[in-house]
Amino acid sequence: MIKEVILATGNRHKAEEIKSILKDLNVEIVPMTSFSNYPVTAEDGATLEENASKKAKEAAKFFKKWTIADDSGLEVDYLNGKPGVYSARYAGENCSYDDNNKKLLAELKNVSEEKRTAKFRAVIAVASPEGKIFLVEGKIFGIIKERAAGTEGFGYDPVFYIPQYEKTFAELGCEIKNSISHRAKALQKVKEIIKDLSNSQLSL
Ligand code: ITT
Repeated sequence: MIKEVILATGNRHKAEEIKSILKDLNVEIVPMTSFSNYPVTAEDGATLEENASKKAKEAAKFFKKWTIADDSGLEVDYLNGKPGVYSARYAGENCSYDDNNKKLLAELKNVSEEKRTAKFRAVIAVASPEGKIFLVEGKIFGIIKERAAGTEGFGYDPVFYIPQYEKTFAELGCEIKNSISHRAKALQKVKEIIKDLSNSQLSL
């Protein structure tokens, strides 16, 4: 049985979402930030897959426990997939979410609505204590609004508009976001992996 899984993220918003989405899994989700010491992985990969694998593997080896890590980003079609893997630091090192949203809206100034299509993509890596990796992905399509709207969520949520709901992620709130998001879709697959591992000989 897998009784606990380390959550390798330094982003408290992500950690909250992941814990909430995985709450029905019969496994304790332990944020690595609850320990006084944890590895800080250099996110120097060229893809979300590389970074997610690296974060999960380093923490799994450090704690000698099953670990999950999320690397995610916003891919805007008009910007040829940018900010993508650089979503966290689009406006520069140590920039705020607000700085990123302002830069994005400036890059899309005067771009018509039909050209403002985008997707959020989350890649989640599940790593064994020995460093074996399982990778899953989730996506959600939307449109970049001309102005930020809403106060919930984090990151690009105020500018990411879901036509089906006629609201941005930041207006929708966490309950709906966590039922339809890129992260929710990837984590449904994580649940299956963890259940299968728990039932198999691979598990601890
Ligand atoms: P960790 O690496 O420690 O997990 P991080 O914030 O550095 O935290 P990433 O490198 O995966 O995480 O960067 C993801 C960025 O993409 C994040 O900082 C946001 O700017 C954006 N992002 C990802 N998922 C998002 C979501 O659900 N809503 C809004 N923005 C999101």
